[in-house]
Amino acid sequence: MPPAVRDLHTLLPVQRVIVTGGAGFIGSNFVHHLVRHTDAQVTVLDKLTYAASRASLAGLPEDRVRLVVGDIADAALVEPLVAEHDTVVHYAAESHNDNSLADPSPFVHTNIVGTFTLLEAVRKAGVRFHHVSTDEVYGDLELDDPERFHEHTPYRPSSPYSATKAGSDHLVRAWVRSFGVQATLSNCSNNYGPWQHVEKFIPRQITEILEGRRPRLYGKGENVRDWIHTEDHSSAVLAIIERGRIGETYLIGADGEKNNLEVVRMILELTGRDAGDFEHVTDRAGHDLRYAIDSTKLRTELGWRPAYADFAAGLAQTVEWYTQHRDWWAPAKHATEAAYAAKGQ
Ligand code: NAD
Ligand code: TDX
Repeated sequence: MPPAVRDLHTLLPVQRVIVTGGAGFIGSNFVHHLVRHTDAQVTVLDKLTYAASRASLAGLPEDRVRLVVGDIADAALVEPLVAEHDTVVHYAAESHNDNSLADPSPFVHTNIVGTFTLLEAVRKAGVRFHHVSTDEVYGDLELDDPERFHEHTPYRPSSPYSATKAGSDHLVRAWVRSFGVQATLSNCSNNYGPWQHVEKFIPRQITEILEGRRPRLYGKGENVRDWIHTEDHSSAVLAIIERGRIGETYLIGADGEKNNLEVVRMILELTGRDAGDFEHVTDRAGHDLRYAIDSTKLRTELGWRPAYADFAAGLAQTVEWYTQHRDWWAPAKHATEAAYAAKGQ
């Protein structure tokens, strides 16, 4: 029998946790989740790139959460910091495919050299490590393929982003096998929810509508993504940290397959617009067709279940969040759209 999913405060076996990338979208949601569901002391290690926001950490208790501003590839900073902690949960990354096509260099630096630097630090200090990765390392599926990605799907990354994430996954497994590093890995599907940067698909479309413009669909809009609420990603990562087996990989997904056209139509309906009120724009180079996750291992071994099984309800809540939090997203909106406009997107 798998252990029951716990919704009361859980006691992490370890109490001092570094969350890299904790000022970004998924990392900040995870920090809020950790504070709500554990007694851990949290150190956010974040370079505060364009993708970060201090405001995403606002309201957290100062005696539980502190922010260290710095680069995960800076060994002189990272090694002593890691040695003061019990666990590192590694979210920091350059995360946007479109940016990796424009300039892959920061992706190699952060996703590969940064992960290497953290692995060396946890190896020296004997600290537990959880590596957060993506389903994009497996490439893409045909629309009618009955298979979904699982823990043994061969790696076949398409973009500079996914290639660097694949490289980082391989480094983690090598450090487990060669040096006995106490690490677990997870590969999750597309996240949505509060505090996601307006460069990403769902927040871009919602905020375009809120700005009085039209959503922008790459190509025909037939590409399928497997959506999961970021809160469900957080509960899965916490379950793996607490109960996952060292050296193992767990795929995280919530059976949320939708094509991009369907999602745009749902957002248009939620915002009271006509179903056809969007534009087709230049497609992404090398655009992956479909991602789909089989999360059987996570569910059977660790007893994890998503709380946001209803994508329509989670999307409605997300539309409401962006409607109420213009102050949070407005500062990044203009520059993001200017960069897209320069590429015809
Ligand atoms: P994000 O771009 O919103 O946030 C990334 C954070 O990392 C930012 O706060 C940024 O300042 C920080 N960062 C970047 N480079 C750094 C460096 N060199 N040193 C320290 N901090 C640095 O990304 P996200 O969407 O929240 O993704 C977080 C993680 O989850 C990534 O590892 C990503 O690959 C993975 N992931 C994302 C998704 C998704 O749908 N967004 C899905 C699966 C996995
Ligand atoms: O304006 C847009 N129009 C559009 O049609 C944008 C920004 C995107 N798209 C399409 C491209 C994708 O098919 O929407 C889909 C989702 O795009 P993104 O939000 O850029 O996500 P994706 O490229 O699928 O990658 C995301 O999920 C996996 C995250 O950004 C990655 O960090 C994660 O690893």
